[in-house]
Amino acid sequence: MRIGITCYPTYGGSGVVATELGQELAARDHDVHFISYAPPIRMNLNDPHIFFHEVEVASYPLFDHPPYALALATKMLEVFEAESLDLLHVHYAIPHSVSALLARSMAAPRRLPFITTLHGTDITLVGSNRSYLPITKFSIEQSDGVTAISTYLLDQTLKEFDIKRPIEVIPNFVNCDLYVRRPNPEQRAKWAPTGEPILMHLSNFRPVKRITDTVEIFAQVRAKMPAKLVLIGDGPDRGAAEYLVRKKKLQKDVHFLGKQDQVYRLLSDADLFLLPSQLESFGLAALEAMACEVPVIATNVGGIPEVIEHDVDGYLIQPGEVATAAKYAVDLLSRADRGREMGQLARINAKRKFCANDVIPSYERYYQRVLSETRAASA
Ligand code: GMT
Repeated sequence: MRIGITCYPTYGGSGVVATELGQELAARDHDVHFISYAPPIRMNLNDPHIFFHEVEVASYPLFDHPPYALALATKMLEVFEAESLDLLHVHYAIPHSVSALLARSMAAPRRLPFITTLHGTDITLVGSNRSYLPITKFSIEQSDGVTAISTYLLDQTLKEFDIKRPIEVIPNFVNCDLYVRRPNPEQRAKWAPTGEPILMHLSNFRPVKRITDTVEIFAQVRAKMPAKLVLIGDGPDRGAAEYLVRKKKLQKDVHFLGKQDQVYRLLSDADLFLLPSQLESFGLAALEAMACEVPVIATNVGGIPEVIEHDVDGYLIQPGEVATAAKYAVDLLSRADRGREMGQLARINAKRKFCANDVIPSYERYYQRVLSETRAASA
């Protein structure tokens, strides 16, 4: 198949899922054309089946906000014509599904079906804002296919947007051959020179991640035992996290790594992963950690309980319950055997439910289904 994929190229779960999906499809001999304003993070441009088409957003003094959605629609049509795309797959509804809808209308009577994958904040935060709700609902209803990354997000979409059309749940996934436990003693020694246990967090440091809770949990752990915290990522709340680290005099124990691409090289050196978010429709970073045999303490919100089983491969707390999280962390880190056992179960469960080798064929089947339905509808 020849597939056009649009996503945000920035540091965020939807872009990561879209990029990894594109790479998995390319490895299965599909031609994948990324259409966005910059190459997505984690994209491998050396793959002969992967192509990148840049959306150039022309500006003009009249525009305070250049109309990206229109430039994107135009580029989608151009790529469809030049590359004979079979379909478009857009990740994150706003504004990508609206652009795809425009591109499909412009392409008519030629067929350019498009599939929208909902990721979370496009429904729960941004999409439910009155400024965007009607157009997001419309573009979801008009999509030729719609998928959601968790059952929680499916239910939320049907409820918040009063949508009657079917939506397929295809969960997020991880490449289980790449995300494996491969400890790197040198790296570990750099972070924890005297063998202290390592706690880790990875996100885009947006307010929804409650990054200061991660620091607070760590501070309470550190008050009970030697430990180190490794923070991967960057975003609006990094300053607040750095301030809290200084305030608690933890500078020697906390490492800020900034944005990193090959996170599978880092996760294996963690003993515990923290994800105390206010909301997560899935929690991809938790899954990546689990695949590397790292147990997770996360919040019992959104789609997280579909990924982590409390007291089996991790612990679930309520948002803001930092003392409870710290207690679980100290229990787990003081008994290395318990941590290893939970970590191994985490990998088994991640592999059983969310391996790319099982999830990617679900996308391929879904593409085929949408193609034959649209073909039949226009016959
Ligand atoms: O979490 C973010 O701020 C990024 C956001 C995105 O769309 O880029 O993540 C959402 O999509 C991820 C991939 O499907 C999910 O793993 C995250 O749980 C989801 N974030 C939220 O629901 C807050």
